[in-house]
Amino acid sequence: MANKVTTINTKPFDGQKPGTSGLRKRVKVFQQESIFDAISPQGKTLVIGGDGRYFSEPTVQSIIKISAANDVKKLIIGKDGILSTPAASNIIRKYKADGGILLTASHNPGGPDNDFGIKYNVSNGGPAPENVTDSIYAKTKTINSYKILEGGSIDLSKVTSKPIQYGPTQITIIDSVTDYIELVTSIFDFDLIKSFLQNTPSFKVLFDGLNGVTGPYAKAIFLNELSLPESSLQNCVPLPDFGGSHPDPNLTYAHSLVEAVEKGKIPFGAASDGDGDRNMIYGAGAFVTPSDSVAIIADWAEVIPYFKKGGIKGLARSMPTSEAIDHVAKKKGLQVYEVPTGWKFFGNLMDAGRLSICGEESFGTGSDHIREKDGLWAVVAWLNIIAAANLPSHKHLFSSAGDFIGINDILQRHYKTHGRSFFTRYDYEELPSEDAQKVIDALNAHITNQSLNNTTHTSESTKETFTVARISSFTYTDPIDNSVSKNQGHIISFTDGSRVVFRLSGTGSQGATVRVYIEKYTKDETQLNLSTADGLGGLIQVALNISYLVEFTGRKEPTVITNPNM
Ligand code: VG1
Ligand code: CO
Repeated sequence: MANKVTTINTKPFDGQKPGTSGLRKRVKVFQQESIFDAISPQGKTLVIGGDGRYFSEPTVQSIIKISAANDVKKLIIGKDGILSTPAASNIIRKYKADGGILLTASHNPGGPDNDFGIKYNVSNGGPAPENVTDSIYAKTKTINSYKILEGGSIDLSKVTSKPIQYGPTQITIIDSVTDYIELVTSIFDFDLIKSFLQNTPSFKVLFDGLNGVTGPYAKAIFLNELSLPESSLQNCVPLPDFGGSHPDPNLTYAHSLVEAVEKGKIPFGAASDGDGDRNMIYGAGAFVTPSDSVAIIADWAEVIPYFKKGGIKGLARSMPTSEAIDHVAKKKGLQVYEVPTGWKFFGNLMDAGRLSICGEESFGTGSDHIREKDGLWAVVAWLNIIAAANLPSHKHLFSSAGDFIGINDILQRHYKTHGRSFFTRYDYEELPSEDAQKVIDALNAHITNQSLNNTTHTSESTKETFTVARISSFTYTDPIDNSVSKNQGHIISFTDGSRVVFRLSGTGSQGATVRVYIEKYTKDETQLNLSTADGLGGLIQVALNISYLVEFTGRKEPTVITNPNM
């Protein structure tokens, strides 16, 4: 069908450095050819998919042409170019592909004037490590031509019964959902969840796909496997512009879920992001911070068949994620690893058999069943845990008098057993880079001079005082390959164990985003039920005072707060 190779002249592109997870840019400034120069694609098998956002189809067609010109052996493409990030990770592993190209900018908005993105994953199914993204970046600075094999477009809308030959490349179009459903149903106790749901009609479930990629996956799980009514789903049709909204599952952007849950007093709500790797668990009056979510999943892991059978090899969190999971690890005698922000850092630990369950405060939760965080996995994990908590064998652990043990009962019991880590994150998005840099420079100066140590700071409103124990910049040495990642965030630790972390985002597409992570732990029973605002108010004030963030940026308020009122 295709045979003529043409060389297209191009020029090096500026600003194509991949960030925390892939490269994200406004659609108008996107180019992707340099990946092929960096990965020696000859004879390889690549998985292609994405969240279906605007610009995906032409990009898949162009990847087909470039692959064929570069003697790629095989392309496995999701129908209509659709694969959620976790589904793609599974397919890379299951079909032993050499890697995958995912067309997504994750939770960033889509459409002609918004973001497009590319994630390149390697053969373990996980995001490319820094040495690979560095070499792709180096190519973007020197590229002056690329090759395409000129053939027609491939019809992506039909699953192939036998591979299509396109020059030297075999193309298979697969159903986007089947393999993932097979995986998820092998991990969790679907019979238990189903019988709990059927016997507890007042336990209503609402999943919001935010018009991202998870719609078809959610239909398969909630309607087909769990026999829930269609009213259990909303915004489950993937749209190229996500319906004009921000497909980001947090209390600010997932307001469609929050409103429906509160209005209908729905005990269990959940949402996932554009490419399906993030999740939010939110029931009427009950919000689970991602840091608590991963700790609770780890604590309850034995009720999940996958872990009951395989055991828990170890736990991990990204550095800014709260230490809630550390308390679980301690009780269970498990190792807990602290890695930099970005899922790529968990992969080596999983491949080495040291890590089973991990999470990030940014609504990312997952396990070693794949090498990406997995939104629907976390949602089903919570349903599995709740179903188990309602069995007579566990129900006696709770004092709740309601119809069923729900999200809040599980949270309360967790806090009582392990203590509570109050946690929030303030994001200051799209700042001029110079202003963001001023904040970082000032923190660096504190590190150089060690001028903050032993200084005491009082919050004007709560009168609480906090004494700085130390300030440091987080450096990670990978225990498996000894690679070193520097400058992964500034940590101010206080003598009472509280922490404040400052970090520049690596996923924005405009200007710079400063993230401030604030954490305070308590075992005091009278404090466990405070709202986050009350539990953390004093420390937040102190963090802003020490960093002069408001003065440097002119921003009195953050653009997003992770859990403002809960
Ligand atoms: C953010 C999150 C990080 C996450 C990354 C990719 O990165 O903080 O925890 O791994 O997004 O998630 P940053 O550098 O902007 O803080 V996704 O769902 O956008 O691939
Ligand atoms: Co995502």
